[in-house]
Amino acid sequence: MKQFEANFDGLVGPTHNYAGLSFGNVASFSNANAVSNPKEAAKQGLAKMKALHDLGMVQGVLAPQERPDIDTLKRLGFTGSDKRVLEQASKHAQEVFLACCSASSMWTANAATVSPSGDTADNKIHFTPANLTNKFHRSLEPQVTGRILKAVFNNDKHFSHHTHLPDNEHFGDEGAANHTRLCSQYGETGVEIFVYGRHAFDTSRPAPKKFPARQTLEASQAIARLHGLSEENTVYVQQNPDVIDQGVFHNDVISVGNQNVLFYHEQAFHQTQAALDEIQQKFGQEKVHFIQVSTDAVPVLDAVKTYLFNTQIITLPSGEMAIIAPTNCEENSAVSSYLADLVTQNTPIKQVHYFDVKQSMKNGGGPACLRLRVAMTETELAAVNQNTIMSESVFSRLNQWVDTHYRDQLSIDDLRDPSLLYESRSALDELTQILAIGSVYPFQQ
Ligand code: SUG
Repeated sequence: MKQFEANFDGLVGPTHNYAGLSFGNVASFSNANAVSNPKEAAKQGLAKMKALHDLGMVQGVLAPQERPDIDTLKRLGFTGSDKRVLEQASKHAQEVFLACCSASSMWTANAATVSPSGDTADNKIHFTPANLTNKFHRSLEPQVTGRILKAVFNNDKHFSHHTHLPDNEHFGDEGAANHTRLCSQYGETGVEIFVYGRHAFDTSRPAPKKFPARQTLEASQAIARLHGLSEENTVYVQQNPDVIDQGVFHNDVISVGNQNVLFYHEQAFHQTQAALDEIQQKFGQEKVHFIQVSTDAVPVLDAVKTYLFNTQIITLPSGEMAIIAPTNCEENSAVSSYLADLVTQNTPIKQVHYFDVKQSMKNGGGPACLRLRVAMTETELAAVNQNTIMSESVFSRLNQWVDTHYRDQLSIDDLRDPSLLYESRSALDELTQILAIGSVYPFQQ
């Protein structure tokens, strides 16, 4: 039986913008109010998806959310027509308004945590949408995310969907960005590694001082329980609080794993050796390739600037691994020479492919943020909504759709324009038909 890892990338929405909403995420903060290009952003994302498809990978597409989020603005007391809600909110509560306009659902690494069937007690693939409680703009995502995931993985025999964790900072959960999985074969039992930023209930434990730790240990443990993971195959590792304070707001900004490879910065974890020992012990006989990058080779600030670890490590059909990196890595001489050297070393990683995803990078989202990984078998893939799987025709259909509906320039002031809301709704309405995901948006209900 064929088994592989599929990547489901988030399609960039028609109101992609830079609002500086993510305290602790350096790129988001420093690009606040920059003019965005939604059309280019969506096309950069589609080009990456198509390139992975062309490399022989299984590639899926997840729909973005509707923004501005009129429903939330109404819930917060703005009344009247949609036009009036936009006017009043942007005039009287600019910060709240901008949060309700965020592009952030495009980073599907934060959409959910996924455990493949090889790891779960009932042998189904389990999905729990992330509650994203740490940032108001992101906390608006989990309900619609849940509907989209159910429409894509729409088969009770193979897929199990949970409700997001309680919406409270004690259970702050950022999804797959703080979760990685090592395994020999994708369809077999692997080791699920949950990386958390702080302990919610025991505040005497180490925690960052400057920037927030978005993920708690208690949230990670709850996900492992919900997904029916066994203790022998689960490892909890604390992220180094000092790197969170240097702008590493998710673990996938400082470490990434694939099959028998864990690629990480020397400063990524708190109590690194104990974590690596436990991972190796639970992985079994076969040796894990622990690829550690030293601070001398790449300082943490360069890792944050270039997103060296927000790369995707993928296994190609040939069995060789490739790194999918943002062009920002290529443009930094220390990082590009590190990568050029890495592929000559004795590790499974043999190729580097660079992609321009700068429209996403400006908000702190690299190649790995843009994708949700789902390890699966051929039978499970056959149970997925096939309209969401990348192909020549899906690629050209989605490019046409972007050309028809997306603007190539968007400033923060444009977000209060009611015609943008209507444009965006008609685009999303058509998208739900292209992907055959039904009425997932509040405006369709
Ligand atoms: O949650 N940026 C996102 C970036 C998420 C990156 N994801 C991973 N590392 N997996 C965030 O900080 C910025 C939105 C703005 O400022 O307009 C934002 O939400």
